[in-house]
Amino acid sequence: MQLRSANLSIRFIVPLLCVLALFGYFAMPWMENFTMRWFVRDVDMRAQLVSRTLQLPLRNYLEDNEVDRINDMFDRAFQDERLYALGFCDPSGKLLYKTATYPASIGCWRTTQPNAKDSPLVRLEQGPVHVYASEVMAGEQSLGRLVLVHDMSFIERRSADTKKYLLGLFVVLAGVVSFITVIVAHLSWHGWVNGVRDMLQRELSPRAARRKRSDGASGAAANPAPEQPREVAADIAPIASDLRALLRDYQHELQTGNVDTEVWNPDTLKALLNKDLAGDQILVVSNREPYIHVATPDGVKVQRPASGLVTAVEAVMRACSGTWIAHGAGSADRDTVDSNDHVRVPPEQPSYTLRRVWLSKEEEAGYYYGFANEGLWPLCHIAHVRPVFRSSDWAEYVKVNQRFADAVIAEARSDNPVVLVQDYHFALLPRMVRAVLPKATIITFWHIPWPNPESFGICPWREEILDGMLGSTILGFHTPFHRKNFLDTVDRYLETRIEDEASTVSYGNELTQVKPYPISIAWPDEVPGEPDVPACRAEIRKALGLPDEHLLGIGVDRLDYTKGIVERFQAVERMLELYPEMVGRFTFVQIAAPTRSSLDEYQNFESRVRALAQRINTRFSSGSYVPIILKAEHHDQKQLRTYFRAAEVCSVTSLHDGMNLVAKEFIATRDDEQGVLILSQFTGAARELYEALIVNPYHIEEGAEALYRALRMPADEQRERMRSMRRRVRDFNVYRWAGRMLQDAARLRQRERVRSRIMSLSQDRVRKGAP
Ligand code: ADQ
Repeated sequence: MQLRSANLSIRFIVPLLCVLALFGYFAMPWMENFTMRWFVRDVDMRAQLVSRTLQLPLRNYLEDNEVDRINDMFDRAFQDERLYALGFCDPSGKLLYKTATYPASIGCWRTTQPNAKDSPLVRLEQGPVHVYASEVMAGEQSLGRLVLVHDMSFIERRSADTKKYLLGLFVVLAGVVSFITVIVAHLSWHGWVNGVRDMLQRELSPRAARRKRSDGASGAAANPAPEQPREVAADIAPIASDLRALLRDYQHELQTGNVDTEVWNPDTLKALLNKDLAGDQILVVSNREPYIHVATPDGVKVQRPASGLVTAVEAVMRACSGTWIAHGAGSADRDTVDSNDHVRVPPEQPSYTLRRVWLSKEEEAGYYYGFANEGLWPLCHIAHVRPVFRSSDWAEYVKVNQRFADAVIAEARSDNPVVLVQDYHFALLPRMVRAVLPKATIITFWHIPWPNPESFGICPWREEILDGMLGSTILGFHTPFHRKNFLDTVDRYLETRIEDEASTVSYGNELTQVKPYPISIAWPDEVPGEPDVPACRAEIRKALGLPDEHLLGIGVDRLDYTKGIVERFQAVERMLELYPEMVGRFTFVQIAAPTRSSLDEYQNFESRVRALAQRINTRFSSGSYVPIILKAEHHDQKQLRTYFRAAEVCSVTSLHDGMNLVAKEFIATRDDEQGVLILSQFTGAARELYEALIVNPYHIEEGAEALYRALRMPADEQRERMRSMRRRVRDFNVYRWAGRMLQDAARLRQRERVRSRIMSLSQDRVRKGAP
């Protein structure tokens, strides 16, 4: 510390002293010159005065030719210590009278004009002298010239003194300035260090404390809100947000156990698959298929469903070209598969195989709509919609899980494929596959939240579900919070051994690794010729019949009660109430893809959403203006991008959401680094996107204020927030999500290979009777 202080002082003082020395070096001669001119002017005036005093008696003495008196007068005048010599010349230039000290070299000194350019200074052997000559007049006639010579050596002495004092002054000044600078520098340095330390403590400790709290708490409501950036000391304000972003990146990495600097993209994922899982078959199982063939009057059309799961897994499948097993739900799906129920996708550039599984209406009703969506979905989301459990649904769920497990087994080319099981539709499938393919690496990813043990406990088949899931080699959740809830649930209802450190559950003879793998999106490539943000703004406003400067909010969701669409509309309404200047200036566009429409709960929800939009519109509309535009239909990716780019604000207000990819999609489209994201604290995304305006969607005023704040947020603040979020979404992309799971799988497979080699070696030894 001492050494650092000394270093710091030297760093400040050395340049300071150099500057002062330089200043002294140039200032000294100038000062000397200045004081000299000053003294010369004084002596000039003095010489004039003396000359005028001597003029009258001298004229009288000259006219009376009184030589003695003249000499006497000169001698008396000479008594003056500054006057070095006096002389008098007649008009012909002959030196008639002079004191003994009169320098011969001066002669009669012809320069008499006061403003003459010639210097009055003459350097003699004995030192510098000042010469002044004036005419002695008798009427119009000149009697001669009186020459006064003043000693100037005192000026040199004074100048030397001044120099000495100045030097002293500079030294003192340098000392004082250095002292003050060092003190100020030290205070600033300490302020800066304390500011950073304080910020680090605040960023790290409360988060740790929060983590502890959240680990101890349960349920969606206990899911703690990420904090907004706090005030920091002014000293570190300019770098505070960068520092925070770095800290959060680091913390996130720590939380997800992934402290690395790897960049993930399709190539790194492919490289991983080729290197660590070379020759291993990858199978994906999900309920929803990535491409739906639909019969229309204009022929078969291909649709891409609105689903976060599909968005994420599709990116992985493109990179690894495996087989995706899913329910063939499209009206033209059967017409587009081959005899093995296979179809190559994506249609525009086939790179992997889609294997379709067919379900009867009863199976779909019981397994998908019934147990999965009326039972598990509300059970896991805790969004105040009661789960419904029926034995008939459960029976279908078991049956369909077995159907899909059979499809996996049929598609497997070896006894140890890598199987990626997606979501809550297939909780039983891992155990079913494991029963036939014990060496398979089964990675199950749970895309929705996992509730606390008490909430999960109301499921009549809770043990069966947990047992089914623990057939997985790796079990993934979006957040450490959901992972913790799962471990607590297992602990509560099954006989297991949980190793929290290693994040493993030991159940029977099997080990399941349970880890958080936050999902993300594929960072979009630049699309050549894609309209820029101003063009998107203009296009959407024109399409909606709105003026150019009209403010726009956007929401994109499936029409699901967990997405908080009602609360979002209520926040819009409240904002218009609180800030009437926004009426007529702001419109919220809600794009909502209908989903699970055959369920009562979803039909009721859609009716509520429509009725609420209608009521708010009736209340605030005037002329052609409406505050809410509800587009309850599926939109393609390009249309969504255009809307995201056209909007001032994107609102994601889920009541509970595993991750929420819409938030990340919005961020990815905003290459102009503008636009504000309002994000529910109950989304997994809120654990990563700290720079969004984080809200509690249940609190309508908070939502309204956030909306108003977003609409008025200065461009530089938007840029700061957006830039940081873009960096994170770009780096923490879907390839990383998949890559980290596959990396873990590869590691476990390698370990298993080594273990079986050792086993077979020792069996060999036993067989050969070796000791
Ligand atoms: P979802 O509940 O479907 O996903 P989300 O993550 O927001 O929720 O993904 C929705 C996807 O559908 C996005 O890609 C979005 O663009 C798209 N989409 C939404 N509305 C659309 C529309 N009208 N037209 C076209 N596309 C639309 C589940 C979990 C989430 C988790 C994901 C991924 O509920 O918490 O983030 O899986 O794991």
